[in-house]
Amino acid sequence: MNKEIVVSGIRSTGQLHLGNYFGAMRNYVRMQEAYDCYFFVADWHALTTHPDTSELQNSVLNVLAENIAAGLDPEKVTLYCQSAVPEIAELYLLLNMLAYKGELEKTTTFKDKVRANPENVNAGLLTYPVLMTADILIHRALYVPVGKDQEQHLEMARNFAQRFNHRYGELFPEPQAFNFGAELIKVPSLDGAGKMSKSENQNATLYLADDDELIRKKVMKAKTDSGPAEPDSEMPEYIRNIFQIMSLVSAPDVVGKFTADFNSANIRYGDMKKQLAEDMVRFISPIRERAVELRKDTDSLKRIMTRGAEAARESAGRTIAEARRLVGLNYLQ
Ligand code: AQP
Repeated sequence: MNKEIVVSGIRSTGQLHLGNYFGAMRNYVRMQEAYDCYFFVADWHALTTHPDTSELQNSVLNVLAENIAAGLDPEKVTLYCQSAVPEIAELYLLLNMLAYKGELEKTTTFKDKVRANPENVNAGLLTYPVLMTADILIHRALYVPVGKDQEQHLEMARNFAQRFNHRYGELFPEPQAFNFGAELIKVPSLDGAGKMSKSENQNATLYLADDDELIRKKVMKAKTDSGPAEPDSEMPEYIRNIFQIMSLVSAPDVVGKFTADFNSANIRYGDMKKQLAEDMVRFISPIRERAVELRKDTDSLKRIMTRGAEAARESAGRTIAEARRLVGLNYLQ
């Protein structure tokens, strides 16, 4: 029986962090046996916000090394770089005719990025959800393991797929965001403001490349207060965030103990952060060490991407041939 198809990508815009891991990479690893997986480094997407390309190649190789270090097996999944599959760009062009300026301007991530960087509101940024749709539909994928920030983009991808099918003929499934049936994840930053991110909140984001001392320092600086004044107080959001992060890396009985301490108005945040820092070091350091080793062998990483691009182009070539035929662009056949 054919396996169901899965696609997901990570932008090469810096070092990967805990949010990328729990929002996306952990599911890549969990899905690699049972699904037909295409995972890519989104270097074209990186250009929408990072026009300086001096670090791009290094960043692409880091993303690849850190994904393999986190447990992805290049023998089981197709790993490639987005720009090595030009069929994606052709599908993006076709889909752009089905995407309207008004809906693109209303996208939350677009509005956030415009606010953050008003002097670089380029057309690539506006059409980001269209390129993301092309990334997914080029392999006719059904599932897309992503974090919560991508939910709206997936809804748009389903709309664009439907519009194509309706106008030109049935070709694309409607892709779903995937987290094994659970809510999509958003890993908050340690300062209580926004999410962990490659390019923003860097002092409050835990990176998979952070050394043990830096991890401890960042965790100990996480925003807390003097604790609840009375039992069963409501938990402020920045404290809830620390509990959420703790639940990702600490044992359930540890989280349970500190939850009970909070509920009895008897919590010592210093102790909680020390425990979290040690559990975090235990979680991140093996991934970091494996990634450092893998990153030394640039040739192997490039070979993995070359092989991946060949397999991705085979699948993409089949889809784009069908898309051309349905749109009516196959004059010479
Ligand atoms: N904080 C997060 N919590 C859960 N999931 C997250 N993801 C990102 N941040 C979190 C998920 O990681 C995957 C790859 O993200 P991306 O590279 O496409 O870029 P992004 O969403 O824009 O993430 P960053 O890390 O914040 O990058 P920059 O700073 O460059 O914008 C996606 O599945 C995403 O949901």
